[in-house]
Amino acid sequence: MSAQLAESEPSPPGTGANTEPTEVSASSPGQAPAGQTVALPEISTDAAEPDTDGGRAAGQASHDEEPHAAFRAFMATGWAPPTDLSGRRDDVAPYAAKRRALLGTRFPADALVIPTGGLRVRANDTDYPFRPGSDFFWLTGCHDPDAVLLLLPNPAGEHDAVLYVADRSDRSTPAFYTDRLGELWVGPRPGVRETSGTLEIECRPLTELPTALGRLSPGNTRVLRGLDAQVDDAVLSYPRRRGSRAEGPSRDGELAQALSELRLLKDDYEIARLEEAVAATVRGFTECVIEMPAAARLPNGERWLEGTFWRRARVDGNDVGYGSIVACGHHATTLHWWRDDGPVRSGDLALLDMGVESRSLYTADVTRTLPISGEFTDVQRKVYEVVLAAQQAGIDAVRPGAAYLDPHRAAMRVIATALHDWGLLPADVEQSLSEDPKAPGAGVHRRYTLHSTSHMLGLDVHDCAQARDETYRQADLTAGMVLTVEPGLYFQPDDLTVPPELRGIGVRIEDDVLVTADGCRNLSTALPRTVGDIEHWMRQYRPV
Ligand SMILES: [Mn+2]
Repeated sequence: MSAQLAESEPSPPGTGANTEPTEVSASSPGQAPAGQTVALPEISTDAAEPDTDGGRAAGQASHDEEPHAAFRAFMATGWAPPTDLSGRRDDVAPYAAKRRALLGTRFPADALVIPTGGLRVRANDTDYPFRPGSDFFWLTGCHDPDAVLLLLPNPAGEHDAVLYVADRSDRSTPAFYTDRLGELWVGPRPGVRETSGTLEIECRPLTELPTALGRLSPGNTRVLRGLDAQVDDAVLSYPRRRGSRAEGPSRDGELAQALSELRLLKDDYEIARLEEAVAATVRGFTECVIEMPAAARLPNGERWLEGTFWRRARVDGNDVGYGSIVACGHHATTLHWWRDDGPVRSGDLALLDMGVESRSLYTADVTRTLPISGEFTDVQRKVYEVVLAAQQAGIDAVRPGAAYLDPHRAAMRVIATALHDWGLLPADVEQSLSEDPKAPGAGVHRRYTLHSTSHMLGLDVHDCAQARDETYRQADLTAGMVLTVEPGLYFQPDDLTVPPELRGIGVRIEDDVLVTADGCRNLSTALPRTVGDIEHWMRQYRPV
């Protein structure tokens, strides 16, 4: 991915200082359209000082040609005015303003600093694709790396929001060509003025951020730490006041906690984005069903299904919300089977745990366990029906005022009962379900279920992770929460406590459920879930 001179756009006549030539192309020889004037000034390589700040880190080797001063001067001329990137207001703007106001009420006297984070190195000079920090994005809707939101207390007892973003590096600045993020290399991108217009926040250039951070007093500032090392260094963390509780999070930790807790309740905008993510996810699952015969012809067909789903995620959304788990046969008993490199064999089950992240960065999180042949065997169906009954009991327990753990308890009762009926539990059902870890036999069913049944879902697949237990795990469900219900049964291939015919079978069923005013709504109900519906659906897309 070394920088190369891309084809430049011919500039329209009559613009810029130069009138001669009217058409400029700095592309490599042979790329200028026939009949077009290409005029390059004489560049003497020994007269011009080599430029050393071509946008790369000091000491970094590069095989790109260094631009010389004369060439830089040439590159700076002959361009039409920068593309106008001002767009219409982003739909998220009024929602983000409300969220900022809500956060402000938690810390009325404090300045709040919320960075999004920057690019991270994947290897050498290649980076992972950038994805904004979830808290920052929730408060702004801004997609740009390195941006930082400041909420500054004002005399009215509210906060003024100022968003620091990298300004444009269009053809009005040498950076368009010399910086690796210049628009010549990466294409036009919004800057201060454009972002301010679409997101309806006062924006300032990122170059002013150090001064702004320098003005903050640590005793009245809270920083969302761990995302941006430069921001973390610029504002020292301030110790807890003397005499305050020694336990609990730091002052900065309280900011992270408040953000997680505010994000527990989804607004209408967020629910609509989650529905989009789920709709795209349903399309991706259907395409995996269509592609199963092709996958079955490969030695590592799981990868083919992973790629099939990823293509849908990229077309309809931003990306997958988390690494897809494509686990066929006994791989389904490995909870975090991310290698996705096994075969797809007729007669086995395929456990697919996948979610599209929408363009607005909300992610679905759905699991289906499908018979690769299109039909469950008797023993597969027997396990599947138990997990399905457990999941339905869990979904039925989702309503406002119920405990967050009630769906889990309902699902585990079904699972433990079935395991006991099959003679697998070295304890009775009530003993196994005991929540006292010291009670004899407590939790023995967990050998075969391994994980808990739910987590919150939103911008993060495991959403609101910094929320206190008393607002999340030990709290009651409230309308506006979105959680998964995803029990499973996993019989390891080498587990001698289970009969041979069960060994290597893993089943999980996962849906995304919104708590409503009077109960719940399964957002992913469009994806078939019962044995009959799955077999019918697979027949539809897999004609014999
Ligand atoms: Mn999940």
